[in-house]
Amino acid sequence: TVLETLEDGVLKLVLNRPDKLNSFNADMHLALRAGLERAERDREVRAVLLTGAGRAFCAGQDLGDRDPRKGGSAPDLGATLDTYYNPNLRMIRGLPKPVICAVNGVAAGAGANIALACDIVLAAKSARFIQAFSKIGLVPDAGGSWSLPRILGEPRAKALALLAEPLGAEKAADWGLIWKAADDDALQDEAMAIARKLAAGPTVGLGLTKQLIQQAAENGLSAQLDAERDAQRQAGRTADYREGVTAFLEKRPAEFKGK
Ligand code: LHQ
Repeated sequence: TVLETLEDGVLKLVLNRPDKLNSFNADMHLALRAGLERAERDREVRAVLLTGAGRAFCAGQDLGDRDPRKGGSAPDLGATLDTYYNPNLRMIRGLPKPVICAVNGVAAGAGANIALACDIVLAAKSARFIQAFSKIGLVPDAGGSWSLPRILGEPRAKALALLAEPLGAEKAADWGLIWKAADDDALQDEAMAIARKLAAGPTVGLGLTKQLIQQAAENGLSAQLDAERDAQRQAGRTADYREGVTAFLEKRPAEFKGK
């Protein structure tokens, strides 16, 4: 349910249930988690590229799995979040390597918010983001209630979440919700080029940069200055820092090793 390939330091993870618009079932959650765990563990992996197979990126939860007409006791969706969604969200945010997302088509519900948790998000111009939750009586999850107001402010976050209207990729880029909208047929190449560039970068410094920027959401200036000091101390001890400065002084491109 998730295709995994490693190329030039980029671990490409493709959500692969195209006939269900790559909606999440338990299998796909666990396969995504396995991919993210590999990304964390495997030193060869220096960036992750997440995308979807077929015409959608991800339609959120597989609602076919949730048919209330099939009876049974009232479901505990909180347990679904604890067991399946939230560990993957935390892994994407916590991974000390860049995660690029190529939103190849519609991203709805949790599918939209998983994309928005990634570090650099590109979307095909034809792709749409839909906070579909309110259509079925639910609330934004997979981090959406946290990321949307932070990125967009309350007025736009509330309108998207309450109205569940589709937001096109170009408007999403104009609003700063994603990095950029790409022509449909150029999306995968552009996303891969960014992922390759990051995978050839100073991985430790890039990971620390990601973490610092995320910490800023919780820190005041003084705490953030301390965090920068600690991160810079660590970055300054890497071989890649030595190589970066040496290459600059020797007027040649740096060859980073990721350590
Ligand atoms: C689907 C789905 C889908 C199954 C399309 N499931 N089959 C967390 C915790 C626990 C529980 C609940 O949820 C959550 C978080 C969530 O993610 S809640 C939000 C769940 N997602 C949605 O509500 C989105 C539902 N889908 C749609 O609104 C539309 O399908 C979108 C806007 C994504 C795409 O629309 P279209 O391009 O018009 O495609 P379509 O609707 O014709 O769908 C194509 C097929 O995919 C169709 O099956 P069929 O057999 O008729 O070809 C759909 O039934 C199936 N599909 N989404 N989530």
